[in-house]
Amino acid sequence: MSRIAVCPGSFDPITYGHLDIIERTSKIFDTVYVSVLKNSSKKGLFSTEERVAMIEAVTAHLPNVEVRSFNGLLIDFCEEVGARSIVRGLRAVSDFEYEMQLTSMNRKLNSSIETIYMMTNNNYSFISSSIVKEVAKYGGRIEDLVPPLVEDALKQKFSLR
Ligand code: COD
Repeated sequence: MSRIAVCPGSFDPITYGHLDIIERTSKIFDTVYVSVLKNSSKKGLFSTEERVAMIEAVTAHLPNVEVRSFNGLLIDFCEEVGARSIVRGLRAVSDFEYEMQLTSMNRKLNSSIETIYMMTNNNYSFISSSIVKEVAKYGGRIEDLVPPLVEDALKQKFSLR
């Protein structure tokens, strides 16, 4: 049986922290769907299409990774693509409460889908999309935080070039 996982998120924008989780997941599963939430109540900096395009570009070296956007419930997306596993990254203890809620609710909605957590790579444990946007906005160096293509896109958004 083919092992299919979903790595869901906002990815506004994708960082090296996200990419590390996606790369590690791609080594364990046959197919990985990186799923980008559309129509989030949070207004993002990048459009869904821009986020998807950036993720596609930076995961192009991973043949078993596909990028999709989704609306509605995550577990419905998992059913649609035949995934039985959701893979999420964990950074600090502060992530735990939210992740616990997310996992418990998803399990209540569909108990046949498991959520698996991967500890962050120590080099990326402090990175979040929000911090990257804040540093980029004020012209700080972000080259160690995001791939070059994302760095360029952020500079363009904040008209720093
Ligand atoms: N190191 C390791 N992992 C990281 C790092 C890092 N530096 N940075 C981020 N990550 C991980 C996150 O822990 C997460 O696992 C993943 O990368 C994506 O992160 P984000 O911040 O882009 O994604 P979120 O948390 O905004 O995603 C939320 C969802 C889209 C998954 C959630 O809102 C959702 O499922 N929405 C659909 C509606 C639904 O089904 N709701 C019911 C369940 S409550």
